[in-house]
Amino acid sequence: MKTETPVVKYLADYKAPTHKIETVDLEFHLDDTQTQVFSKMKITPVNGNTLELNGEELKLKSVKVNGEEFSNYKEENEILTLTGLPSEAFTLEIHNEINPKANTALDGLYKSGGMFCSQNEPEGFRRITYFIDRPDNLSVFTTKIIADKKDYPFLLSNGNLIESGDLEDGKHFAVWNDPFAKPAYLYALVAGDLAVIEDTFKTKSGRDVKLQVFVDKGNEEKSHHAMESLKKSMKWDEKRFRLEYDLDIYMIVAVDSFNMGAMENKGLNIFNSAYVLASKETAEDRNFFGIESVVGHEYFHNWTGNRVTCRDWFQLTLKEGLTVFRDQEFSADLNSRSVCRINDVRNLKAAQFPEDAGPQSHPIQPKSYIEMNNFYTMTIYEKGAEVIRMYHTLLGEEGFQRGMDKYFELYDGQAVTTADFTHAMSVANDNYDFSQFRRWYDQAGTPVLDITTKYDEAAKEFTLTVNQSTPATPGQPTKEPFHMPFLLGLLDSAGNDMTLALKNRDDQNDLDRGLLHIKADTETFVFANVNERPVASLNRNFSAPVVLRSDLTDEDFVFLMANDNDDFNRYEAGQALALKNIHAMLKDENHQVDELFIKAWGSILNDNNIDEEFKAVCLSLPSMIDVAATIDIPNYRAIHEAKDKLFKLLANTYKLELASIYNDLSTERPFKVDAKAMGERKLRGFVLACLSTVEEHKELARECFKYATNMTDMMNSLSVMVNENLPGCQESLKEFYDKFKDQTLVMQKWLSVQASSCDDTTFDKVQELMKDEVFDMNVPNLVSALIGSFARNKVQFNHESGRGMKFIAEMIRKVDAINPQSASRLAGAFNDYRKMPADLKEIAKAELTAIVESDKTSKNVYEKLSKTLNS
Ligand code: B3K
Ligand code: ZN
Repeated sequence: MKTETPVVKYLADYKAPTHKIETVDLEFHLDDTQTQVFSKMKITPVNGNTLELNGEELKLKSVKVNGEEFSNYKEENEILTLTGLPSEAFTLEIHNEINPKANTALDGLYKSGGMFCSQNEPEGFRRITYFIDRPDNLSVFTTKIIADKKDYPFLLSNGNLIESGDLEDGKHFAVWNDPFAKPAYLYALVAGDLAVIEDTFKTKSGRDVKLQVFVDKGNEEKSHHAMESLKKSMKWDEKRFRLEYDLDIYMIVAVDSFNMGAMENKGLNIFNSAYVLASKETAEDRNFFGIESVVGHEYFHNWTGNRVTCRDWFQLTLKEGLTVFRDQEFSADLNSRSVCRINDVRNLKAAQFPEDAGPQSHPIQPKSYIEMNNFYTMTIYEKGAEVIRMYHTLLGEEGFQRGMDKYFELYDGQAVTTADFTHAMSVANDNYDFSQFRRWYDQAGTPVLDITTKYDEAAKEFTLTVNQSTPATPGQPTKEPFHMPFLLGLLDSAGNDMTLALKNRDDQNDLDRGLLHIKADTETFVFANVNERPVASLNRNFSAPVVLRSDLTDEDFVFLMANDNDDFNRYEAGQALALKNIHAMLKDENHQVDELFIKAWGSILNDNNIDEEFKAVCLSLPSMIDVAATIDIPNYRAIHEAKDKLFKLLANTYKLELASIYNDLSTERPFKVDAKAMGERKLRGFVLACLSTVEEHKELARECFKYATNMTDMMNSLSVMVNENLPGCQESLKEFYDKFKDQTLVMQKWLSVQASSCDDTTFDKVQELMKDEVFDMNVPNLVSALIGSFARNKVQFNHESGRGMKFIAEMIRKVDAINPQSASRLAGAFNDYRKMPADLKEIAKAELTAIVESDKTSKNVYEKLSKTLNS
């Protein structure tokens, strides 16, 4: 039984720190198991003479105050309390020891392969040395690293290298100083025997910045895309946000064992190697895209996160929502804006909407947490970015950029709150009233808009009635209405946008851009001078992140698919129609798929004016999660089968057209990583998946695999073969393994594709794969690729026998003993608990209760699963 319930931290309890650490000089004597850390801090008291320092898993060796031994301290519950300290500025020296090799949690200083590296956000620094480890304590860091020269020729930390040299016994040292005061979560240290590629960037004010990407030896050729992405990011931020880089050097280091994508440490980003390394033979287009976007994201943090940081961790979305918005805009400016928006919304609906509808639901600014690492969520990041996007929609690009300038003018060098961000946006825009808008920060749950329309032919009036409601979420039974920007168009029968004029309202000023403000529970908008019944294009560009239910007819959706001037809504109309059909098929297995939908799908397929990537996304069916979202107790196997049936029907209906598109796209062309080339490969992969369900094309995937010259084609064909169990599947898997078994990033794809198959053989396959030498339970990427893919495999996780969820529960226990963050991610598989059928729910309940009650369970897993059980 769990003896102690973990402590809950509340936003309402925020108190400013009692002391400020002005500067800290660190000295590391690196050793696998006994690294010595010497820290000398200049401290200014702010309030009182008792100082509490955070410290976890540290061996304390000595404490000195103003150069004298000091013994007035006690260590309890991971806090070192020092009492009777001077009331004037003083120096505090601490010597402690850590064991990086034993640090399998990958939090603090640890070893990845032969390299030392660090991860300190949010609270990892306290696992390196005793410190005021909170984001509102900003200090200037100087670091001396001492290590063996042969094993660790590169010694890196934040800022500028100010000294280096050789020492006795084959050791050497380096001293780094970062002139920018920063919180400890942005501190980084790396030591290793690495390869490096270099470049330079000239900033708009003419300074030369040295750029370095460090990778394992032999991977240099795979790091050029990351370097190019970095230069593009620097240029884009100067152009679009007027923001220039501030140090003389920018370093990126790739490591294989990392808990997430990457980390924005000042001047020394540390990246999961999956977001650095890419070549056409080993990376898919989505990896190339992902690298560009994550390199951009971490670079953009230099201003939104590092120069202006968070007062406390409840403000996380201040830096993450804003930086995701910035990276989304970066991707949209460099690639296809429409496709980027569609993919961002697809991602939001597939992962954030379910989070907001389940046991982990929380506002973008949470009110409490047990383990902060559990709050790096889709809600804080992606919904947070949607909230920033709404400011942008309300104020327009110019107004938004004025707000950004004001934000930096007011808060550069400070640790601030989301309210400060809102303040900057407001004062830069004639004191824009965001008071109701602020509810987006406090209320959880996805709002639902129910919309009814009415056309009065005689009066030439079109009436739109919008009803908003937000479902209850844990701890928030009732909700107040949100202020949301709602973009709309009214289409005439020729498909043109009508001029909008509101009859009953005075808020017409945004109508020229089709913007309505929804504020009350029920809003009625009456449009005048509407000469024919219009088709309404609602919530264009997904301007409000909501679930939309309307009385639009199937004919309206077909019309919008073909004619809407908003690309997002052309896509969305297709999804709405497909969803209707899948729901009907689930209700009645003899349901005849609507001819209208089949025809509309075919028109998109045959439309030569649509670019390839947009075509591929428009033709894709809604995800299983989209379908499940509106069902109380979803049967995933039935959803899978219905989707499959619809997909086969469409593919068979258009097999001739599909084959001709496939042939056109199969002609030899040079490999490029641009939007056009990636779009063509995406459409070719989609068409291959369609054709592979047609009897006479069952051999096509194997053929495509055999002749593939890039990883995108290879994975497209391999996943089709695995999912459809097509001829050549086993040989292909074996050939793939033999070719790439020494490349862990590629093996992650191989593991993932097999663990994601809905087929009932997958369970045994996964057990077998866990014994393969390419798998390692200590590496989060591998855990996610194999066990995580199985946990996300809805059909197999929810297998009627309960074996899927029992296995995942066992894995949560095992992984938790190694790496609580990795385990906590797996625990997300049970978020559907409330929506499980009774027999599976019983099984889940027994498993989860045992984990929650165990003394061995980390607070990460405890927090997630106790919320799950209470839902
Ligand atoms: N800020 C880091 C995430 C840290 C996660 C800690 N569990 C990466 C990012 O969002 O850019
Ligand atoms: Zn971030």
